Amino acid sequence: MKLVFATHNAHKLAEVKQLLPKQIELLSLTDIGCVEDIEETGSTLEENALIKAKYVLDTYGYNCFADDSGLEIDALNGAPGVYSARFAGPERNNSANIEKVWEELSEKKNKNAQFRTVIAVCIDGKEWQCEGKVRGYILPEKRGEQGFGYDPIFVPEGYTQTFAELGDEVKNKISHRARAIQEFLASISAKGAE
Ligand code: ITT
Repeated sequence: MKLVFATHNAHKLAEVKQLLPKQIELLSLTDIGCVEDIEETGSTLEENALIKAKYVLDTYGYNCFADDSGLEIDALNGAPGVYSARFAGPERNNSANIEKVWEELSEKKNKNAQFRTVIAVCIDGKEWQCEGKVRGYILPEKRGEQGFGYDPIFVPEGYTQTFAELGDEVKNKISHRARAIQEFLASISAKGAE
């Protein structure tokens, strides 16, 4: 089965490639000639994932799935959440986003957080969504060089190292995205879309 993964994020694409079985031929947005930014105008992860998947289906006609993910911090009532990429401003600056998390958490005792991924799927005229979460906590310093986004400051539950230290092998077993992809793979046959 040919499936487009609607992301411009190369790290996400690489993570997801490692998680999918060989019988799924994964196409990137570049592979289908989609170079434009897909505007994420929703106010929830669910809405944005669907916007991206529907855009690819409606504009290019491919079966497709898209994820929208975010860091949800307990003491900040779930922020930055759907605004994770632009937390410190529209320029999507990763270091500035992390600085802003530290600043907003500086007076808070509770450093617990979760990453959450929502996947929207559009296959053969059917539409559905899957979800994955990983709980953990925010570190007051960056550690590790791997991964992307908030990985250097997020320590997943049951570990002492950040996602950026643990690397893809561990991240791909326990991450929000890995869990959402597992649910997605199980759902493909359940929906009769194979
Ligand atoms: P696309 O919309 O093109 O897929 P994006 O980078 O905008 O790429 P998201 O909207 O899903 O991706 O994610 C928003 C931000 O959340 C992202 O820029 C990161 O800062 C953060 N994020 C998402 N998944 C993450 C992960 O696995 N590890 C660390 N940070 C992550």
